Amino acid sequence: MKAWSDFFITRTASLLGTRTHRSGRSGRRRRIFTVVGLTSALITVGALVSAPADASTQLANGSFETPVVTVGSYHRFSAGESIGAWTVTTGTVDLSGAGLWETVDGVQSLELNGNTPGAISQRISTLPLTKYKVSYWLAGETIGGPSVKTGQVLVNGQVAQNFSFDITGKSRPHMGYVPMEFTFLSLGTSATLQFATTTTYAYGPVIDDVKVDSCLLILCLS
Ligand SMILES: [Ca+2]
Repeated sequence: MKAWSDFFITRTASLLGTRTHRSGRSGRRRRIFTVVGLTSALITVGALVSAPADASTQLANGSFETPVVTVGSYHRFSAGESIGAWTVTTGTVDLSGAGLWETVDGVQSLELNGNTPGAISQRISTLPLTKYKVSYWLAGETIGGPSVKTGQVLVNGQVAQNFSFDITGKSRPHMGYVPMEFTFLSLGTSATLQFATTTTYAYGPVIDDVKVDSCLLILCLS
């Protein structure tokens, strides 16, 4: 009965167009080289298969599903408090519970205004001299003005993108999220990503499904 490893080596080598020989010294040498080659190939394939997951795990809790908030309600976080891997850096923000308003991913999203303008940040690992794409979905709290919610995304303290969202015609069940994205070049081994409202009062921009992907692994158009 053929051993599974022999079958695997023969079958995989066949798929790669490589012959294996089972008798004689040269045959054994060829087989060793084949195994080494296959190991390298499998490592390469494994790296390629796992690449998309790595690309999107630079940042944690981008969907704001942690911690779980009471259904139909919200939880207010103040400067210095954590929302999973995020830290509230200024003011207050509101994390919505399931059913409070429409979300893009999962059941929770984040309003950058609590009862005061707020901001959150998270430090992510990066490769030096590598471009990254930041993507997220943007809407606004619809039960109070101003109509146009504004804010900024900062990378290492520098404004990388200004954003605005008009809540006219929108409602909590129909938030009208729009996709947003920008790229930045990382110079070091980490970067600090910050989302900040520039809207006064208590009803501000809402964000969900924040992702950071390396442009070495995905197509970046900008
Ligand atoms: Ca979410």
